[in-house]
Amino acid sequence: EAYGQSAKEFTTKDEFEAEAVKHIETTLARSLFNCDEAAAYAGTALAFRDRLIIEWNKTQQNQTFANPKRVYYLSLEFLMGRALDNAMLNVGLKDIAKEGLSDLGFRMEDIVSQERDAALGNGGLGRLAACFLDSMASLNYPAWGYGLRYKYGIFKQEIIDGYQVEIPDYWLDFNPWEFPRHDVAVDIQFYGNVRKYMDESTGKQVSVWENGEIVTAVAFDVPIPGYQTATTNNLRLWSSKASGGEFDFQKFNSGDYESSVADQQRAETISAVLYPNDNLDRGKELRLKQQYFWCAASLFDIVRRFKKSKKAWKEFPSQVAIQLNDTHPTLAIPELQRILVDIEGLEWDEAWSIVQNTFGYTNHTVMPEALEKWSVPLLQYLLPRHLQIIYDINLNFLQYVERTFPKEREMLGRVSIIEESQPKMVRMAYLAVIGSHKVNGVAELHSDLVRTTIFKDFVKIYGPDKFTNVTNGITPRRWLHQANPRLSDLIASKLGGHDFLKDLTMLNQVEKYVDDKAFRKEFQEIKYANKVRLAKYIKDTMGVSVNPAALFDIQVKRIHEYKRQQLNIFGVIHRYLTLKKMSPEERKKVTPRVSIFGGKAAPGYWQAKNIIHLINAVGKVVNADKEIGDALKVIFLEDYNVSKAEIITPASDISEHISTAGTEASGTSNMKFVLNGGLIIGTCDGANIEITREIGEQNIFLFGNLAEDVEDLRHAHFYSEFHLDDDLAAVFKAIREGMFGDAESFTALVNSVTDHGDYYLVSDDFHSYVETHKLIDEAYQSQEEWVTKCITAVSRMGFFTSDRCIDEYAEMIWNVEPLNPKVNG
Ligand code: 26V
Repeated sequence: EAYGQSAKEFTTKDEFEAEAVKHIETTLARSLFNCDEAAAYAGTALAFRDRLIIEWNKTQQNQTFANPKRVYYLSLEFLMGRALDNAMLNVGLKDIAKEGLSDLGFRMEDIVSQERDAALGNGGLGRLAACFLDSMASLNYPAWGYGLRYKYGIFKQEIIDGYQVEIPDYWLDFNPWEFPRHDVAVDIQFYGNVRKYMDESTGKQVSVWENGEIVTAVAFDVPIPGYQTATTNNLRLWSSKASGGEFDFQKFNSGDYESSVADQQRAETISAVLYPNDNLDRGKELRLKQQYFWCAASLFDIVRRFKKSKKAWKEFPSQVAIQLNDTHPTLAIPELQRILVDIEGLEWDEAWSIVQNTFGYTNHTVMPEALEKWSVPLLQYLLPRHLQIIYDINLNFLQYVERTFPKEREMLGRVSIIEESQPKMVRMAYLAVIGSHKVNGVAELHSDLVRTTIFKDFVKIYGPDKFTNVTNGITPRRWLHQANPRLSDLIASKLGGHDFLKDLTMLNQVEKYVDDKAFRKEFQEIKYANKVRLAKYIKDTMGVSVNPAALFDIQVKRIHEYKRQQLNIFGVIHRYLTLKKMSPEERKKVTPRVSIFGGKAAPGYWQAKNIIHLINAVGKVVNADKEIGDALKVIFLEDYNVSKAEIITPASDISEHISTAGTEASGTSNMKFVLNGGLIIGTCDGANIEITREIGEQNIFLFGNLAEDVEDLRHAHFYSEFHLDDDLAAVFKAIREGMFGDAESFTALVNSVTDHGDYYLVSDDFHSYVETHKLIDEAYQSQEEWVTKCITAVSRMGFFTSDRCIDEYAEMIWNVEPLNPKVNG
């Protein structure tokens, strides 16, 4: 798969064209006469790919030579989206490429949209990893991402008769952004047994893990260009294949062809598909295999790189920082301990101190059903040596706790890595805490909850300094400049250029223009144009016309009960019932609305699928109601993903971030919407709280109960008399009476509120939710005040760049510094 030989560092339009055409004619073997958009995309992408690889090589050589401490970001998910637009922007040659493509008869937008999303993630956690890669490269940190090269990313969603249907996302047909490294292959062991013996010469007990099955991990490298810097970092994704090449030749030669093919397929299964669960742990063996496969390959790679430097082992934590994106890579902790003790022969305690000083762990949820646990029998079977190591880690830890808190024996059972259930379970979050030197949450409230709920005992054991907060952020390159170029350019016109994309705090200078007539007008026009673009997209994909002058109210995120799309759709039904009661004259006076939803439900999450079904059922009735017309439209956008977010985000007037207080660790789309000049309605949850502090409470619509009251409210649902809010009761009545068809299939949704304790407190928050939407309607009527709020909010969003996050991680957790790229050596 050599895509052409001599890479040229083009800098002019003509040089770019020559490179693109060369790729079209040679790599693709297509004639320019039948060059369609797909071919033009491929040629452009390959030309930029060559550029990136030149920078990548220089960066890696520079890093090898300087050998600074490096960061390794371990994440099972990297939700990258499209790469071409980002590559052109970061390299700084987008305008040149645009002219070149235009010479060839193409429009840039059409070419860029040929690319498939790299959708190797579920939602916020995976997209955060992608934003972090962008920031680490842009800030010149010597950093690598490590992940899995799934053949199938998150499924493609189709809505058929109002129901979600999942289609496999085979995305690798043509992927110019990866470089297979067939020479970088690591053999990974599973199953087998542990043999212990006494080494006569050292008098030490030695453990050997043997007789396992081997699967090979092959590296695929994805270049990560920084914005306006020569630094091009690496994302290394592992792909699984049968060891010993395509077939097991022994079996093959002995005539057992079928079983050798079966072995090959079994090996390839490991990296075949991304698990589509978000916030729900299901303990599947294949998922555990993925985790170990990826951790073991990554650690082997990291250790091999360290060993080349010939430094002493105690230097390891001064050379290597490994960040665990949630508990998914927690097996890296016993794996590093195994490498150091069993293979490199270090003493347990020395090895353990290296391990602890190397790892940092980021927690992304406090919801109990999302906290990973693996059964002891499964671990025993799949990773027998790791289970022993986990038991030894636990023993040492519990002895320490016992010595330190001799009067609190009941604490031991609570903090043990092993849950004494049937079967016994390994609590991965506890292992991650014990094996790391820092643990962080992703927004202030969330980090407080981490300290006071799930890891309370550990704060007592280790002291408060081990636990910290790094509030999430987003990359302004993709989420402002790429998604909303006109807004970015408007800001640049006032700030004297686009430097704010590298230092987002500069946005505060925008506030000076909040009363500037021309600025306000342009700001409004941009928002309107973005809404027109989304309206066109809705028309093209769904055939529904929406009025771009209406208030666009958007909730796009994974469908989950805790995120409360059901609260939103109940509110929409309430609005519909209210409109129906009005006279035509009254109706004309209300603020027209388009309620837009988008998001995927985990395939096995039945209640989330019911929510999607209800939204579509409501849309069908409301959108066809002639009496209602433009006063209300309800849209469910199919297959929400990163590239669609780039169209949707800039088009919102209001977006919804309405999780039950205390459940949404941070949220990151809240930041994207405000940065793009939309306001938000939200609960006091996750990063909404810090967004409020930054932009001012007059510029956000907060409602609902507080996290501190959630426990009591839940309790009250079971032990006090339940009175349903009249408005919500009317909504339920309409659903039950079949206003949206199919009453049967919505009973479970209604009953979860009325009969099953309303765990997500929909009824408790409904009234203030509806009241707050009334305030929004009113506020939108006076456009002048509305624009003031929007501009003020944008100008105060500087804090939420992922560059700030990365600097905080680097300083507080990793202790790494940027490495200046040697420009043109
Ligand atoms: C958990 C699990 C459990 C095991 C099976 C598969 C699976 C897949 C993903 C997850 C992740 C759950 C945690 C998560 O996604 N948290 C989100 O992280 C975002 C970035 O910090 C944050 O903005 C969201 O609020 C938070 O829900």
